[in-house]
Amino acid sequence: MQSEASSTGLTSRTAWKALRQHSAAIGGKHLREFFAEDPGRGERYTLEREGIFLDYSKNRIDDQTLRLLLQLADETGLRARIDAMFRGDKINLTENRAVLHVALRAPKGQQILVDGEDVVPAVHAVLDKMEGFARKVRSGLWKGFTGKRIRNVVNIGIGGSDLGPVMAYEALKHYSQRDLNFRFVSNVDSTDFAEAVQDLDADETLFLVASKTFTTLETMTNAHTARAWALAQLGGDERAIARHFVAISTNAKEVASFGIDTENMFGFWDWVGGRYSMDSAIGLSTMIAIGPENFRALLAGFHAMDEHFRTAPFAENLPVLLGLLSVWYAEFFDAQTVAILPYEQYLKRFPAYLQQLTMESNGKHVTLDGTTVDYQTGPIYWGEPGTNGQHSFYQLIHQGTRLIPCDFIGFYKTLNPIGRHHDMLMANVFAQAEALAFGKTAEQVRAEGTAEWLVPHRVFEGNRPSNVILAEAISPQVLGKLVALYEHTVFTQGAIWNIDSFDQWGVELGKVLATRILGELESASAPAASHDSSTNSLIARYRSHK
Ligand code: G6Q
Repeated sequence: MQSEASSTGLTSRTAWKALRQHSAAIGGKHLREFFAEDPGRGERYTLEREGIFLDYSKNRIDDQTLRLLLQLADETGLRARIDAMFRGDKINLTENRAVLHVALRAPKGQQILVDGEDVVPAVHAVLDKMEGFARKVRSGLWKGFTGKRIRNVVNIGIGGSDLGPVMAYEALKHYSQRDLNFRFVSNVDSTDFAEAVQDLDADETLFLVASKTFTTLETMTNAHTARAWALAQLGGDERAIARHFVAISTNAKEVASFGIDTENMFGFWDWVGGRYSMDSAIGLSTMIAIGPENFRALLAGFHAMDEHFRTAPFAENLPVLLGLLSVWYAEFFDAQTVAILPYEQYLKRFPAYLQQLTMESNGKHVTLDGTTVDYQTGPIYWGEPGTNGQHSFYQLIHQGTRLIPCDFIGFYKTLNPIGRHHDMLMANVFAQAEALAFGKTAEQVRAEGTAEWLVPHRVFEGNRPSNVILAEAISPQVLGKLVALYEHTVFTQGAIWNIDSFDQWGVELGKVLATRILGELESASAPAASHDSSTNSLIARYRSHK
């Protein structure tokens, strides 16, 4: 895989060179022209699979673009890479690990081998254990140390051990058991913990310490603070820990040394990357919130999209199309970012979740064999739920100087039907995508009787590309499909760019650097000035003011 992809650099590939020429030819062509030439475009450039509908007609592409992008997918060996992932090959080269989040949602009976061992039975054993525990907490059978039932569940974790659980809890709140409170503590800033527990009683509170490694500074600091907080309220008896703390980790040794009974540990495996772990035991808070049946429906949604990605021809493959389109804009239109715009309040944390998924995965500047790339890799993903964004940053997308491809995500039905709200919400999706694509010409502005000096200010150039993604309504199944859609979009991008989408050395660096400076902030005597002059004086200043 590695040699095949690196023997010819991406920019020397036939399809890449053809795409460069082709982009020069059609790059300036307006979406108005594309639509005028092909009245059926709005129906033709759509795809519906697994209940997810994609309208990609408002992209600056034609049939030749698609043909070349699909050729690029073939030339870069995307098919072989997909097969390698699903087979359990160690495609995370720099960490020598398999990448098998798809095994987390494989149905019982499917076989996926890692080092010759079928991992699917172990996945289901953990799911069953989670289910037993979740049922006890939800029913009140699981009691705190003083015999009270649990009312509050606090997930302590960061990065991949936080963003997925928070996003899923918010996305599926409608399905949650409302007499349980859920809180999420991630930041090492003590305010995060203090505010999360300020109105809670320890004897009704269960902490889920979610950390793959069980060594992450923020999580372990928060977990120890939580331990002290709980013990102070529960009379200092260490036996209380077993009733109020459970662990989600791959590191049984560290879990035991924290004082958590490993009976109350929910495991996963090194072939699950943090940002791909919300459907593993890391999703325990989700399962407690929405119940085991809904959690299994979430997994079924993931699996349906996995199967679609694995088997559908690329021309009819949702993640492949989305991935190829983002490669097209990143390289040939110099697009720096992608805006994720969910028109669904329950998805308010979805853009934040995708930030990690996309940018930690594809924020890489060397190929798998260590060669510095001579093309653009992962764009910046960002966004806010609609319609709020319209009253803030959409201005720049409409009339600024940068090209920002947008993904609009909407639903046919709302879970909270009240009056005309939902029609109004969806009218905004369609109106924004239309306005971005077609804009408003000077003639149209003049025809409205606008004074000549105002005309340039009121012209919308248009030609801003977007995708519109639609589904029935937000549900566990649909959320699983949406997350998997983006996971595999990221995979597609990474395969084209020939990078390791599954390591995160940039995160590891930060984990090491702060530890050294912490000692210097806390030492009784002034530390030696061992950094650059800026860092030295910032440390000195903090020491003298703290
Ligand atoms: C995700 C990253 C990172 C990780 C956190 C938490 O892919 O690896 O965000 O999830 O650093 O790590 P632990 O779960 O080990 O505490």
